[in-house]
Amino acid sequence: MDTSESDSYTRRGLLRAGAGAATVAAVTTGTASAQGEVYGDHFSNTGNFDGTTADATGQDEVLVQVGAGGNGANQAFGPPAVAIDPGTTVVWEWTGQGGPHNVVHWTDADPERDTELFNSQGAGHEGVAVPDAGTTFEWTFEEAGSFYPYVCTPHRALGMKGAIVVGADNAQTELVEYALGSGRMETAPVWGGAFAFGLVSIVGVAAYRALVDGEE
Ligand SMILES: [Cu+2]
Repeated sequence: MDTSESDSYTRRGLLRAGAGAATVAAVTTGTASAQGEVYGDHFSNTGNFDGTTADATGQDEVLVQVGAGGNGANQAFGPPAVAIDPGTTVVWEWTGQGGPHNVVHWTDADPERDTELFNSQGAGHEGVAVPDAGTTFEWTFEEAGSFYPYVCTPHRALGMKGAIVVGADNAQTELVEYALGSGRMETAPVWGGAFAFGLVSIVGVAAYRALVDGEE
């Protein structure tokens, strides 16, 4: 805050309540703006993107949910932004919620690639978005790059978007613990917003530590 703004708040004196409301509005605007500035504005309308990137480096196979909670009714990828190592296979698994979905590399938002690399509607998916729980699509990301943006084309306007960041150094946000693990969805929780995400993260870390401790 610059000096002139501080002075004006001081002069308002008894209008402190009004100044407080102005501060809240400024903070809210700042958060939305910060989310829009990373990953080339790809997540500008993605309600379940909280401005963090899940760190799933160190794993051969990483799960992303298709039809996770968010953007209305289960029209989200969970987690939306995931960092992996080169050579990792990302497995998208449909939850069965939110209608027909697909996974399409979105070159319009890709700063490095003009050619579509992955599309779940290719061979095996018969050219349509599908709703069925347990449907999977996978892609192995061999080359490090800034990020690979993708969308669900039927729900892109609602914010159903994701990004795979290859190489943790390329994350454009704070990295947070990846909570889903490398197992398939039978054992993974359904993503349901920031509170559930935080809870799952804590439980996931505890479970992981217990596992590691048990192996030593
Ligand atoms: Cu969708």
